[in-house]
Amino acid sequence: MSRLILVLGDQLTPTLSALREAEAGDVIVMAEVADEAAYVPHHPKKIAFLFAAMRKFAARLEADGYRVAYTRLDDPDNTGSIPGELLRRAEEVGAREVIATQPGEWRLIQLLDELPLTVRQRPDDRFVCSIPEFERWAEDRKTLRMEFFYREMRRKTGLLMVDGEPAGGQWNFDHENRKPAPDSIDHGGPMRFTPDETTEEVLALVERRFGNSFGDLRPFHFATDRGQARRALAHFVKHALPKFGDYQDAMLDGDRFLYHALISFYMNAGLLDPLEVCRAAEEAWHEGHAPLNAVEGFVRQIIGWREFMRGIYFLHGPDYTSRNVLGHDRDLPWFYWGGETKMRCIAKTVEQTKEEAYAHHIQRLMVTGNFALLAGIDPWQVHEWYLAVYADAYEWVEAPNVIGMSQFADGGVFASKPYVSSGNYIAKMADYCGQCHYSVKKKTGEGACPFNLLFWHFLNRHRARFENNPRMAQMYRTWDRMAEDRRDTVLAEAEGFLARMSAGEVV
Ligand code: FAD
Ligand code: DLZ
Ligand code: SF4
Repeated sequence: MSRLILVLGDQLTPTLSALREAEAGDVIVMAEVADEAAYVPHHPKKIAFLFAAMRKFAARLEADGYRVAYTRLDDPDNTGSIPGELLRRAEEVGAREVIATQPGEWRLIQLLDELPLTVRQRPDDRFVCSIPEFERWAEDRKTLRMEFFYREMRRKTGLLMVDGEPAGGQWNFDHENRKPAPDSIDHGGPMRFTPDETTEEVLALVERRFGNSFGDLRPFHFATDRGQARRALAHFVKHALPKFGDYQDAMLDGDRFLYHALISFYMNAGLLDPLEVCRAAEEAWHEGHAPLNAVEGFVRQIIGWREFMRGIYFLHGPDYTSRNVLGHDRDLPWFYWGGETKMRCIAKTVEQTKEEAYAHHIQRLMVTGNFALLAGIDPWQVHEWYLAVYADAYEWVEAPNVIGMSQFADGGVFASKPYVSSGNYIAKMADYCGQCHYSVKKKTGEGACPFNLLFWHFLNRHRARFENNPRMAQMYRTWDRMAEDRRDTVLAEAEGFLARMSAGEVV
């Protein structure tokens, strides 16, 4: 009896564990379904990227001799969900068994488990660290710190290791990687691809079905197959990697990409393998093309942060996304969905998010993330926003970044302190402030930067939780040294700002 082999939209890898088990007569099931496209209002670019890449991957599987049952979104028989499509195909071909690679979201794992078919979920081994291996690493550790995990992954992969020691004599070159924004960028940005026939067809479909969602569908320049994704990687290594480290934390009003790779979409959908990406960067170092601080910083993001986040997501179970230890309950302001705001840093980050389905790490963390945390926004709403608007967002990587790293809603599972800052940080690392309605130099009064007010408001309202944190003691000392009437003014103005924002005024 034939079996079904499920390949999800972010599992576009020929060596996928489920595909490795396929035998003659088995049917590969791939489906564009309304439930997956709409459980959060995904950015149209994200949907188009996935559907185009899925169609091209399915065609490749067919050319390789697989029997593929592919459902297009507008097929009249489309049941609208992954479980529905599996049941429909099972009936069609008389199958009782499904082989799947475990999805990257608890929601889907549970849906598959509930199917009235025999579903075997195989480990997703497209990562350096398996889930059991991460669990063993985390067991008995009081604190989970990415840095120590990362060193294990360096040893395991041999990346940037020389005779068993870290290249350059140290594990981490971050202290060299915090340069403020340069005046300009000396390369032409990420590689852009002209949509082919398949992609154009998908663009027309997405325009029809999701044209009213937040996010611009066109222009569309994403890579949509492995060959293109590999070219995008090579382009990054050649043009941007050498300066990736120096300007990793910088932001520029006039440049959306700086020296970032823009490959998370491709890795997360399975078009690029994380180790091949790291090896390409390592080779650039061996060849003298990119310095060690850049290559180490880049490799750390992938075999360090990316793997670590996945481990945290699966370690903490399906309830992780509902955590809210700080009790934040304010609604996400409308300006996250493109409404007007006078805060230049937010307006530019949201505008770019709308147009590109992309913002780089420090924009996500220190602009939109920092603001949401300072303003006390409900972390669930923040999580849904990030999951919807970025083309690289799947819960296994998005949730730990948002719930854990950015919103501290998990109480510090792996972050030793919340990522909060006043406007000073943004002023130092970016050039937004010069063109802002607000003044970053003003701490109170008309036109004072809202980040300056909300920073103290946050510290004050969470004093009991954070004042004994050694990494925050200095901030509390500074606050305590302020004259009492000044502290009162800061808090009253912060309250006024939050009230105006929640009332829907343009702030
Ligand atoms: P680069 O800056 O060039 O970095 C190279 C690669 O390192 C990335 O492609 C990515 O695979 C990896 N990486 C870097 N930082 C992280 C990290 N913190 N976690 C995991 N991988 C990392 N990344 C996602 O892939 N999906 C998400 O949904 C996502 N949501 C985020 C939400 C918040 C609030 C924050 C602070 C970060 C989030 N990140 C997410 C991490 C990071 O912002 C993106 O991976 C990065 O911006 C992708 O762009 P890039 O390829 O140009 O990355
Ligand atoms: C994100 C997404 C979207 C928009 N659409 C589909 C789809 O139609 N079919 C599919 O198989 N997968 C889709 N995905 C990805 C899943 O929703 C889910 O996020 C990942 O499979 C989790 O690993
Ligand atoms: Fe953002 Fe404040 Fe700078 Fe304006 S002044 S860009 S709100 S940090």
